[in-house]
Amino acid sequence: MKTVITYGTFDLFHEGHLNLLKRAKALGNRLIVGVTTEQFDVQRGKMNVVDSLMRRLDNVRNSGFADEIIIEEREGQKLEDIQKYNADIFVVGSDWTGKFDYLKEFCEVTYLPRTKNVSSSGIRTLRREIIKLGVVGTGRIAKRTMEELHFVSGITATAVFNPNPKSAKKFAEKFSIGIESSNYEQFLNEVDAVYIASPHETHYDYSRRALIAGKHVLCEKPFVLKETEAKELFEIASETNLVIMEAIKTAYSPGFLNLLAIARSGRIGKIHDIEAAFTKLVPETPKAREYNSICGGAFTELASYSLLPIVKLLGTNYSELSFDCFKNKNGIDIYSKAYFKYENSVATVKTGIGVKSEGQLLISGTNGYILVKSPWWLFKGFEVCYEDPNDNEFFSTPFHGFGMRYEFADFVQNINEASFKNFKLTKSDSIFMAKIMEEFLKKRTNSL
Ligand code: C2G
Repeated sequence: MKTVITYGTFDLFHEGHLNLLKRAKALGNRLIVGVTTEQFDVQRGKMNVVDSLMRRLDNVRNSGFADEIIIEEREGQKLEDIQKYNADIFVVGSDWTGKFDYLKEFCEVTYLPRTKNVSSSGIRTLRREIIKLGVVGTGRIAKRTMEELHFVSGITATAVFNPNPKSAKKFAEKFSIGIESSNYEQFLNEVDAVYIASPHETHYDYSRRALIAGKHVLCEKPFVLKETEAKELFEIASETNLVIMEAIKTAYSPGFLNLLAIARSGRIGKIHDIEAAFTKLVPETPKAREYNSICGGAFTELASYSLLPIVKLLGTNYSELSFDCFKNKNGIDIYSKAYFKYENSVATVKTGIGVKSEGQLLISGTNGYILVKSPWWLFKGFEVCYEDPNDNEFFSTPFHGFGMRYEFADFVQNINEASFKNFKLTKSDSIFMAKIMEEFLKKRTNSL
């Protein structure tokens, strides 16, 4: 008797799930399927689960492959279950390759090839289409996003685009993506939505062509580098009833939203100063993207994060804006600061790719201040501090994985629910950021 065990959320039950259960069952005589509870999914950072646990259990039962169904409700349960049920083989899809090798001490571990390009056709139980996502770009951020995507229910990467066919092919193989393309129009025909993680200077063109082809767009920061381009893209999207969002992962993270609520609640009194820094030393090599184009440099690379608390808490009506920056021999800034003056407050942005500083966020008010320690943008927690340090309060907040899952969860909800209010990073926020980028690049070229 060979017992096989596998686990999953099995949300929006689709052919990928069916194939996995079918192949798992074929590896033994008895298949046990663990279905995750809502709470466990929240805890492990699985976003956007639509179906209730009951519906997901029914869908697994209706598949006919499970001999026994259990629920998975906590970290570490897999190991207990393998021993409790005397399982011989643990099975999971290849998107988890390596993540469960620790179980090899207790049973065989098999990673089965993930089903490519799942669609809802043929699965009558499906309540919602699985969004087919096209990934534009195959660099570090795109790779990290692929790790994050299977934590977001309702969307799956079915195509990857890179002008260099070899890069597209390599990425598709690594992440079991069905379609690789170096022809953008053909790529767009294969997907419902695109995630643009290509070099800054390509964002406007790729976003525009995607919108015109009727595809939703999630574009990495900096979205675009001209105010007029940002306005135009949002205009096209609203005319064609499409979603367009800028991907600044911090904006969608639970911790940042928690901080905004507390800062706005008056807890630290009236806010008079916001200082946000983000530096990341990048060696100046011929391949380094950060130095290598007219859009490169510290400010375009990193200021989007630091502009976030400023635009969210102080708004877009600054009265003065000035910059300081240090440039390398090619005129690319290695260290830049922006100074904002508002009616009742000031704000500073500090960015560096050739200079290192403390990457913290400090919001100063008449009653106290909020300090988010470095790396503040990965929002794992923050402290509200007062005159009497005994009154200080620390808030720890979840920030799972690389953090892209939060923006993708909002992207999926925006696409599926027209009524969904995207308040976390709005059209005016992104247009403001594009405007500041444009101001900076003008100043950097002229005199800075
Ligand atoms: N799967 C697949 N092909 C797809 C989608 C999913 O083979 N296109 C597999 C997954 O690899 C997993 C199973 O189907 O083995 C269930 O997928 P999910 O419901 O997304 O579950 P997941 O979040 O991957 O959780 O503790 C839970 C497990 O770690 C798996």
